[in-house]
Amino acid sequence: MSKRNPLYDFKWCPGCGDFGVKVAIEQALAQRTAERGDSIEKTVIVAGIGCSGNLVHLQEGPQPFGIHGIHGRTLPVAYGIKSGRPDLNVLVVSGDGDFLSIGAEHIGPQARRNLDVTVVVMDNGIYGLTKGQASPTTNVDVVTSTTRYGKLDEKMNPYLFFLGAGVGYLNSQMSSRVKDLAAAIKAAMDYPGFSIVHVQSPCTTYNDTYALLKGDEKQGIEPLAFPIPDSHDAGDLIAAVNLVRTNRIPIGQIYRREGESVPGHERLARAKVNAGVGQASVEELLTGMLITA
Ligand SMILES: Cc1ncc(C[n+]2csc(CCOP(=O)(O)OP(=O)(O)O)c2C)c(N)n1
Ligand code: SF4
Ligand SMILES: [Mg+2]
Repeated sequence: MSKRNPLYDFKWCPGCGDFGVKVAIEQALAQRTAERGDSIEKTVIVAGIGCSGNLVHLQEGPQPFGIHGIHGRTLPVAYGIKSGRPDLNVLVVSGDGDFLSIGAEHIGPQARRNLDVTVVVMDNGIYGLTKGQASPTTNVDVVTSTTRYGKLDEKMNPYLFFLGAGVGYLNSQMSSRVKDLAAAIKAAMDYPGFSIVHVQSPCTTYNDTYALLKGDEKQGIEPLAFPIPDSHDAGDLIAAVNLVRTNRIPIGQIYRREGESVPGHERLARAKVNAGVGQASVEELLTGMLITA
């Protein structure tokens, strides 16, 4: 429960990875606003429905605006905000169910549009809020309330999915490495276009993957996560694809496409105005308010 919002009685379970993500976002926002001389009210956090989405109510310190909207629809809400107010800094927080299951259809269109927002995906490989159903990133064979004999279908590879959809900036992090995570979120917000920070953020109640991710010598478990080597060229899409195409979890900056400072939809609107399409202004085209005779 946040001191600023005492009526909203929600608590994460002890050890939930989302605590680390919350602190990292607070640090990244503090650094970004200080650097730009912006006020915190120029930031809007758009949250989906899930334990992860509750982050919007739990932010401590200077408060950004927040929208706790509809399950799976963070990107349409972010697109609406950014179209009406391109000057705002829009940060989406989403769960693996919210973003990669019901919300997956929105990723391709916004990546192609190069919508200038940052998405922080809190991937715990489970539907946490609704008490432990399998999600697209639940490992195969895992027993959940919807997979009583173990999950039968293959785990989705979100990194390959994002790269295939044309996402321009992709970083992979762990919720327990708060300093690195804050730096990754800040770098993603500074990127001029659609950026994703995909965070392994374990659910200690329904799918505790800490040992799998970090390894456990006593149990003979090799760590799934590994640091991306310095030799990796994040500007090379093929190198990025090769890095993520196994089922291990690379940690660090996977991909960064350079050279795009203007989101695609804004570029199109400006081009139309320059070409004299109707009598529209850029703002009319961006907000879809153009009325053609
Ligand atoms: C349209 C709609 N469908 C389903 C739900 C029920 N629901 C709420 S949260 C959730 C899944 C949450 O999982 P995830 O996005 O991974 O978030 P987590 O709780 O794990 O952080 C579901 C299915 C809903 N609220 N709205
Ligand atoms: S159910 Fe899982 S994801 Fe939700 S608060 Fe508890 S540990 Fe975190
Ligand atoms: Mg989840």
